[in-house]
Amino acid sequence: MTTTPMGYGSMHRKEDARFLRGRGNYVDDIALPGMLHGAVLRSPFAHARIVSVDTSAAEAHPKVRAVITGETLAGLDLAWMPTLSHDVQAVLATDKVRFQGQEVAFVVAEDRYSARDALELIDVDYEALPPVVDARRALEPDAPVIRDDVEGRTDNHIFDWETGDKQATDDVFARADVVAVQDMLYPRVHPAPMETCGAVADMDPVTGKLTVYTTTQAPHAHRTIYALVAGLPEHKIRVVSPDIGGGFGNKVGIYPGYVCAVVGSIVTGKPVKWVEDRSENLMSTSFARDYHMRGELASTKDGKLLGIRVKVLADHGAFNGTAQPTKFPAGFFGVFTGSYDIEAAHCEVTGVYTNKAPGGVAYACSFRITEAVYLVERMMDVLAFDLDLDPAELRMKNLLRPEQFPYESKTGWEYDSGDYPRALRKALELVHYDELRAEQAKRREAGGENLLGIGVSFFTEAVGAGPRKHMDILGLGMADGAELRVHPTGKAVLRLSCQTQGQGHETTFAQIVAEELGISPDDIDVVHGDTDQTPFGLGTYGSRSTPVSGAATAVVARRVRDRAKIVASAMLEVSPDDLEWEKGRWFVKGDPEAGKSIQDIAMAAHSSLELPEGVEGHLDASCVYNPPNLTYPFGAYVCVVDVDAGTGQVRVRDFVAVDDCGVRINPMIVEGQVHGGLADGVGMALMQVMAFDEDGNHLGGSFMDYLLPTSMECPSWRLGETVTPSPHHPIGAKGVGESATVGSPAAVVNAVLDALKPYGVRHADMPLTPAAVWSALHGSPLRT
Ligand code: PCD
Repeated sequence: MTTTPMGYGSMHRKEDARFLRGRGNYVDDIALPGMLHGAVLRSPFAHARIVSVDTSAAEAHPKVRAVITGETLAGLDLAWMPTLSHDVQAVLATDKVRFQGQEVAFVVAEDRYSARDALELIDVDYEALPPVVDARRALEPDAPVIRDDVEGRTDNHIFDWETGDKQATDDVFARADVVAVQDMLYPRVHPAPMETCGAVADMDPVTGKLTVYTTTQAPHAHRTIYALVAGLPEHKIRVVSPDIGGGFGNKVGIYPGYVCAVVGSIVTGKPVKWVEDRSENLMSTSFARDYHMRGELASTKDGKLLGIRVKVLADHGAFNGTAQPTKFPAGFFGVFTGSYDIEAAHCEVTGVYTNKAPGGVAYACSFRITEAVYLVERMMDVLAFDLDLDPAELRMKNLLRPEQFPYESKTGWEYDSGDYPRALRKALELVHYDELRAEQAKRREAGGENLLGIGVSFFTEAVGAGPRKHMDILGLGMADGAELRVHPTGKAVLRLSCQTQGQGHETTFAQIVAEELGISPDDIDVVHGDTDQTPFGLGTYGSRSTPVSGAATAVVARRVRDRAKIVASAMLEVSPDDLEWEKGRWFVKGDPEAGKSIQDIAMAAHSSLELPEGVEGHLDASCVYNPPNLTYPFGAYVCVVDVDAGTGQVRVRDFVAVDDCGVRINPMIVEGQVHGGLADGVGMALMQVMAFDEDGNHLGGSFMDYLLPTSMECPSWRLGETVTPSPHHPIGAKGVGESATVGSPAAVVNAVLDALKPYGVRHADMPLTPAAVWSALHGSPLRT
């Protein structure tokens, strides 16, 4: 890794140079002349009517410049804003508060301490209402109606959605030898990025130009939404997303704080900074999951799968703010048939409002695919339990076979490529599966409280949203732009619409250009995160950057190469057809000595060299890439745990992850991505839940209660890989950023339940804390 590869290969991140020296530039590092500071007043109630808001004492605070309430915003027609799911969300509450931590007022002051102090001077008179905390309760006919802001609404029901073939599924269930049924909850969790959300809004009263520096994973989409919501001309809005300290889906949507900062700047004529604290982030920004699921698998008695049937109750919180393409109210949950060859499938999803924070963001998850993978992988283990089959064997028997690709799933998704059995075999070999089973048998025989569990999971993801004909977000199609400029000396600048949050785009996207053109990645700057500097595109989430912007980058580099060919033909005085490409140069076929490097060609393209009729000169090119399909990365994971039956304590002893994301641009970065996701999985499986009490009080508002996994809870990950290129992606790459978060929770949970199998425990919900494991052990009627 000492030399920079001229293309793909492991290299250190170019961005490390600034991060390691503490020279990153995050939103909170931005300080503009005359900048003021905002703070949000939040509701202590989960559900209450607002009787009155008295801001007079706060306004009298000597350092306060403005106090903005729902009423102020209503006057500007900004009290409500659209959500990513075609609902509306209160920016500042006017009528009621609908979750604890909801935004009620915004104070702008000369410093952030005064802004916070002044919050305490605002007097809000609330009339408490009974909250709805439980998703099932939300559907009861006498449940309090949360969204009475919508005229004529009499219940908390949001949507019903179904996919698959109900009749065909019922038919296979009717003739199945075995039907395994299990209820399970994927608990409400939170992306909890290291950096919380924030914005600095700067409205220039002279030019009328609004600049918003903000923590966004989708700068262009945010600009368009600001234009549509605030009625500001789009070319007068600049959204800058500087360095981002982790996104994980948390920074996809627009939060009330951003809008308040913008309004604060318009009202005061000064730049306004708002940065939330950790509790605000955990309590009010986009949560993830909260899916109550019932899974059913139909199979023959020897374990050949026939069908899968699923019912989901989806808790969307107080406003339907789920991030997903318009046509998919349950995101990509439709991929719940997983990696298996199945005859029929059907699922129904019902969405409800509750008095909890809105969002439903795809935390390291391509639009609800994590829930889908967890469901089917847990169900496979439940079926293995019922049939007393080995869970790895059961999977091997039912995995899609390589010759079935491209494979159309029973719910209409076209899996692009895969060799699943190879990946599973590799994982089993790496972990020494047979030896582990032998060790387990011995331990079980010996008795004692130190239990060994081995958990397998196999996942297929659908990432790279998405083909314009199938998907949009708020009417915006999901194609991405890329622009490549090559300077006369052969150094280049690549401009992208996606936005890195730590994934290393400044390195990997330079590597794509390097691979295509033979220019060193060190000579290629990647510009992103500034709408004034980059082409339009929908941003970074759902592991879409490599599948969409990565493809755009390869295409644009190839366009540059084609232009270079014409220039080279003029330089060498041969026909372009007589030229051949090798990395970094065009040369004359049959005469490799007669060639021109891309750097020479770049200079010539800007020189007085005479070019053929109609050739403009320069090498710059641009492209908009509309992906023909999603990419379908997959993987086989095996987790090994020791469970102390006396205390319920789980220790992850080993974890093997075999990932296939097609061609790897930077294997070291891919491994880092997988490591992070595996840690996420341990967190969700063993530690995390956003809990609420019956009054709707949030019980996880700090990292003392909402636990993040550390190196203490994680083993030393062992990774393997297979490479099955995506046939439709220009460089054969698939996304990988979320794979491990999607695939790992089921492996950990399956491992813990495998350890508990002799006690007759068939299922227990995440998080499998010591208390949860202990009560699963002791609650089981089959305990021996
Ligand atoms: N790659 C390579 N190769 C391949 C693939 C990939 O190399 N084959 C690499 C790339 O280039 C980049 C990375 O890797 O760099 C990643 O990628 P992707 O998969 O494409 O993805 P993106 O789009 O870029 O990103 C996104 C993701 C997500 S989605 C999430 S969650 C997370 C992940 O990413 N986040 C984060 N990871 C991460 N990391 C970090 N550091 N940080 C962060 O924040 Mo969502 O939807 O949002 O929920």
